[in-house]
Amino acid sequence: MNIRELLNRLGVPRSSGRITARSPIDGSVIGSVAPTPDVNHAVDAAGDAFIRWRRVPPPRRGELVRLLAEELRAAKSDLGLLVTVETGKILQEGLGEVQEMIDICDFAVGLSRQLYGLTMATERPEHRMMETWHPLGPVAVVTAFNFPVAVWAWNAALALVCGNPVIWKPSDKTPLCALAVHALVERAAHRLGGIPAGLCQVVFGGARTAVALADHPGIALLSATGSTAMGKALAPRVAARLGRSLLELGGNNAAVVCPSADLDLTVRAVLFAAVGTAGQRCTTLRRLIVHNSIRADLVDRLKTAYASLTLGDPREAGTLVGPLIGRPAFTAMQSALEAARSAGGAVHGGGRVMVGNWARAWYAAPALVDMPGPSPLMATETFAPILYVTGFDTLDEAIAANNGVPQGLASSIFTRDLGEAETFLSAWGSDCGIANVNIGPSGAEIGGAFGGEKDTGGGRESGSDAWRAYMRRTTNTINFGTELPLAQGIRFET
Ligand code: UN1
Repeated sequence: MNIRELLNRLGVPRSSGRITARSPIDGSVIGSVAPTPDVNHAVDAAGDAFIRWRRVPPPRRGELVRLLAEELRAAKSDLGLLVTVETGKILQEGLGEVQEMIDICDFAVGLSRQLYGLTMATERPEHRMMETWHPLGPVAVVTAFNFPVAVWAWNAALALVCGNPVIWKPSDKTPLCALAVHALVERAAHRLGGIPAGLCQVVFGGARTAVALADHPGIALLSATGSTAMGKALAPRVAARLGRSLLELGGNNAAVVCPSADLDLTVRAVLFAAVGTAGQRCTTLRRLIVHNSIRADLVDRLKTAYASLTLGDPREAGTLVGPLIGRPAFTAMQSALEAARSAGGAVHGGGRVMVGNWARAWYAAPALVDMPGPSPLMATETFAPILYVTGFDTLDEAIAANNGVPQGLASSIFTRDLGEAETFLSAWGSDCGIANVNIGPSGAEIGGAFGGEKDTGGGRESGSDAWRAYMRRTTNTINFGTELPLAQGIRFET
């Protein structure tokens, strides 16, 4: 495949620099970009753009996002392929990621005619009280390699209709996807006309660039997706200047499988959630908590299902598992499996494959690890396809296991019992931001608020009322009478 032709079709200009993009499919270099020397220029330009953009009526801002959705529709197959080439996720998932961008754009266009505030009853006669949502200011969006385009879109589509400029710092591993998306944004902006320069920008660089954005007082909101360690490094810096952050950090997602579960459906759901994206989603299923009465049966079925997985070139139809992003991911996976063996776990799969085809690429067979009991090693998120299986006898025990990790992103229960399902969803059930019944923890639609608690960072992005994080709220009290009654009945008269 000629990558340059693909990039040309997507309107990505030639570039070169210290940040090298490699395709995890075969380990080859597919391009490079230069790091942004400092972010001040970008933040200043975003500040200027904000002055103009906040005065544009929201539905007009929505028009830019609507045109972006059109560009994305037209470029879907090319951009989806680029996502596959740069991240190694299978083409179905690369295309799915672009669809997720289109969906959030459509959502944001509708939102651009809403952005509702409440009107509240006031205690004073001839007064009215209401709230108004206003644009917040420049938003910095730091994204990870595994969703190199969709996570930007969740943030940018909302931020733009809310009236904010966006500065994007993509992962150093996926700069070409960022350039391709930026080219589509520029095309949409050109078609609409009158868009302030600096409204949408991309900056490149590693942790130093992210830190510079976190520290900059011109960034009103830092939205960061990535590891918990990254979030813990950036959030205190934003907090130190009383800025806002929106964190989407690690997950360590579990599924509880109850005796009444439909095991055929469960196996299919587990497979997509545990081995999809080669285990490199923040929502990947990492822990399977199975009722002891069905555990042996389910593990057998899963072993059979794992054995039938097609691993290989993610561009080929039929492949379900592509490569890991690189060697460090493979090494981390092997260390976790070694620790699991030492803890008495029975490890099925997990070895390196395809090495004969591509010596510089890192393909791993997904691993199923039958654990003798809960182990501290299961408290860590290893960004690779490892599924630990443990047993339970009572639902309370299963919920405690689901919640007994530092992270709190996504969770599922498989059951046909209404009481079990509702208990899992209740206040004393799963403590995660996402709790599902009879579907796996990954693959959320954009319409819901996406995010999680505890070490996952507490942020909510995408649907529902997540837009509010990108706006500031003003409470307005209006006196349309001639008297000046004070709240709380206070008398203050000469
Ligand atoms: C991520 O891995 O950072 O729910 C996001 C999902 C996707 C998003 C994952 N819609 O799995």
